[in-house]
Amino acid sequence: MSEKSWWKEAIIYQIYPRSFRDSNGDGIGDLGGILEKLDYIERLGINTIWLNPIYQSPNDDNGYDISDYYSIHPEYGTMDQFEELLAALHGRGIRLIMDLVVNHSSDEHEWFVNSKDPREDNPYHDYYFWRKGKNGGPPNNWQSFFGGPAWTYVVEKDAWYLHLFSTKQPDLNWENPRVREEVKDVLRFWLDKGIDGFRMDVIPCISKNLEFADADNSDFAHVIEYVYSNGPRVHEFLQEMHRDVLSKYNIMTVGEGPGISQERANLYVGKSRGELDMIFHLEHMGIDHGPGGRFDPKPMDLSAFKQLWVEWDKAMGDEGWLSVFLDNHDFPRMVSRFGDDQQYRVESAKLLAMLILTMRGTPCIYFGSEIGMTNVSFDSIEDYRDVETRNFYRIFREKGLSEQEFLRLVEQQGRDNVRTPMQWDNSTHAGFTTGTPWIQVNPRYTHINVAQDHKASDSIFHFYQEMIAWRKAHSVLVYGSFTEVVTDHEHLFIYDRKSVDEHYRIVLNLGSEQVSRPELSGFALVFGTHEEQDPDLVGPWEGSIYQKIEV
Ligand code: ISL
Ligand code: CA
Repeated sequence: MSEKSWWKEAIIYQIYPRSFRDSNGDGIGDLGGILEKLDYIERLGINTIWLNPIYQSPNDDNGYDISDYYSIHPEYGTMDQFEELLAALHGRGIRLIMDLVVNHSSDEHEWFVNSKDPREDNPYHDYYFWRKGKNGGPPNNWQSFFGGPAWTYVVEKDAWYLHLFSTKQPDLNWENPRVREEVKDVLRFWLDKGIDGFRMDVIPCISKNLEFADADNSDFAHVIEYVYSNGPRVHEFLQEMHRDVLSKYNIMTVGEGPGISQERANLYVGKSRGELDMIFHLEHMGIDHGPGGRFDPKPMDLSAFKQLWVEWDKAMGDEGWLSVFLDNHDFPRMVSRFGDDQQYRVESAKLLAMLILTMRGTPCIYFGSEIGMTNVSFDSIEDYRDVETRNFYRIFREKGLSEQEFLRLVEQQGRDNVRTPMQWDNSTHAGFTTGTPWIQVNPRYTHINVAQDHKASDSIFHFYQEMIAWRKAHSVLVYGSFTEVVTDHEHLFIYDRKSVDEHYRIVLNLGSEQVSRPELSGFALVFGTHEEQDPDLVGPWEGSIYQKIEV
């Protein structure tokens, strides 16, 4: 059994501030909006919030391009309001985790503005990666995560700068000790305000392979793991941050882990490593991506999906810890992707909640999942806001794809699926704003909304509430072992959570067909997604928790 920590017991609720609740009618969610909804959040039972970036930013990538790490974007509110929010959360026993985006900054950050200065002795030159081009083109063939070359040319300097994401997100050069000191100052600034930790954006990418050799671009996941992530000094850098700053506070860190494989995971989160507390691995997020990545879909393989949970649990063992999730602000809505967002929306949303809340690892719930919000499909590319979607649109159009063909890909995989406003009620704009929302509300808001879910006793919201309370009351779900119970039925996923004195068996039907109920003698049903159970059959998307009883 692993040692106790508050962050292992955390139940994280991720808020995308831009889309949660707008308090002043400008169409953009804000801190005031979160403050208005604290009762709602508390009622759900969560005890930790992760906020996507709220810092000063030109918003090319909705805040993942920061131009001032020390101030709150006026769209979201003021520093006083931030402090008010933090105090209010703490008053309710809820912790706050901030997003830390230090692989890159905005190109409008003063560091980068200074860095562009061509003078030889420019002290900011080495804050970023500047290289000479090759044969009239970029220094190598690296491709940005958002499509197109990962290098942009700057005339004044006659040099190219590296950006693994958009052209407005130049990569910071962690080789430069001054950059690392800047990052430590940022960490201290927020930790001294009393926040409870950081979610670290693309953290395995901070150390670069300085040869900048060409990559084999035939498989993007491979490029991420071997070229863009896990660079030679990544562990040294993380240990330095931990030693000099993080270890001095009672906080938690969770790294976003593109390119972190099962074999590498404990190098980042192993107990004795002095790096991070936990990671989000992204392997299951790529499960329906072909070699081209996000807009190169392939069918979901359910057996592979189940296997990933089992393998990852084994890979972590007693050494490291995961945060588990099925969606976030970068991937489609979980009920649309892993469940059935039509006939069995309610059932499958509950089942997926049961999966993440009975797994070993700290569950992270993306706002809106607790009412079963779904993917969206807009009529025109103009309705999409995401920089990634818009960039790939340009690239796919050049390759000859029509707008309609591209829209079909976006409605499956695009990031705006999860960025539409929170659906609070069935009034105009779903009660998100009195103005015009920055991105359209999902038209399904008329029947998928919080008010509706509060009314119905068997709603998804109420199931989340009960399931969260159940997890909090049963520490075996946090600290107990995880063992798969092998079944030959493709759609059943069965596992045990066990400690010295408690033993539960979770039976999940990941499909819309009913299947025979497995042999469960010696077990009694204690909790389930369905009110009625057939003794012989497990219904579509039915999930149950059984307790081992003494015989
Ligand atoms: O690995 C991926 C796809 O297989 C990517 O989704 C990758 O994890 C992701 O693009 C990194 O995301 C993070 O950094 C980006 C930002 O746009 C995302 O919103 C953020 O979560 C750049 O900061
Ligand atoms: Ca607002």
